[in-house]
Amino acid sequence: MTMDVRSTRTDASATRALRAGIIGGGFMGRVHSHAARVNAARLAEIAASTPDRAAASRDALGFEAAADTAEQLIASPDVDIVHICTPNATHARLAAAALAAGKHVICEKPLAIDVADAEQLTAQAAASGLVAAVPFVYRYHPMVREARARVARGDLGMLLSIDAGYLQDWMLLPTDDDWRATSAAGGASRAFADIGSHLCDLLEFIAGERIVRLSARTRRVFDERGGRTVENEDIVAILVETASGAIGTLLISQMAAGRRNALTVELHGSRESLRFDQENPERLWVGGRAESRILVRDPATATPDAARLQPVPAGHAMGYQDAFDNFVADAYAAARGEEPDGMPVFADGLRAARLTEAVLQSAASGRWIETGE
Ligand code: SOE
Repeated sequence: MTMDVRSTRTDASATRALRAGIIGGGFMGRVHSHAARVNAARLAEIAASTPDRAAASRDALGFEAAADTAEQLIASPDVDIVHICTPNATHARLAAAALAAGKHVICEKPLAIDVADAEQLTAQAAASGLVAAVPFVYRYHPMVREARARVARGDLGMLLSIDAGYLQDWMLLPTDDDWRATSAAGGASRAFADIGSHLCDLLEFIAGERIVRLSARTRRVFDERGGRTVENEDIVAILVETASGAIGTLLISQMAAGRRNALTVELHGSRESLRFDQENPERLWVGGRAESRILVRDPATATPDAARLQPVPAGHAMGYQDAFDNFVADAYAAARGEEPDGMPVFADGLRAARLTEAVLQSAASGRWIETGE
């Protein structure tokens, strides 16, 4: 019988500060470290691509120790929860090792670069009873929760159509390069696996229903970057249909000049529409036939699940790092046996892996691909 450690936890970790170990000292390692610190964790250990880089990150971010390797950090008796912030192709191996070592895990998306590994990790996490979370962090903007609550209580009426996108431009130039551009490190998909996964997670989260079939086209603009062959896509255009019959268009690009992190979800219902724009996260557009209005974040008037994510009053703008801090707060609460609403777990990472596979299959075949649960 597998004991669910969260429900039976009686050891000291249920009361003392969690000890966080972070693997990766880059942009996401810094974001995770900030979130761990503001959620009262001890920054116990950090590992990076080399011992010297780990030591530099230890000093720069205020960790108690630097580990020479990721494996050493995972084995450490001084770490309760492992944050994996390394290149995509390493996620599955590190997450499996951390779970096997009895550690809670927060693994950056994509959980794995293929469905088989994502399935194995999801099963291993379920059997372990440990926290196994994936930072689909945009769920944690308070106005996303406001939108989700309004859809759930029927404000939109019947969902009719979806207009959504995720546009960036950091890969616009032929000289722009990144480890994600090579399939060996990044996986067979780049733009969709990296940001399309966020977009589909967010629209399914807000809409409260699944994409059940899709038809995708991909485009790779440059076949070479940094002197290396590029095999994955820069741009994805997708037609989707949802379980209730709504239809929609999604555009995902990392070559949209002038767009930095333009994640938008617009839902059209038989009574109302909603639009969330991640670059303006304090607001939510509500469209109506008679009138339209802009809701501005305010914990005093928010629905309960939106209010709980607002440690500051209206007028004190919250942003990306605040959303990330909210996500880690939920993951740490789960490590103490709580069950926070809407926390993204490995099963959501598996969902993203399946959608990624469907996008690539559709682009290769020109066919619609079924994606329902
Ligand atoms: C790069 O596309 C990136 O950092 C993604 O990897 C993140 O998941 C996204 O939140 C912001 O852009």
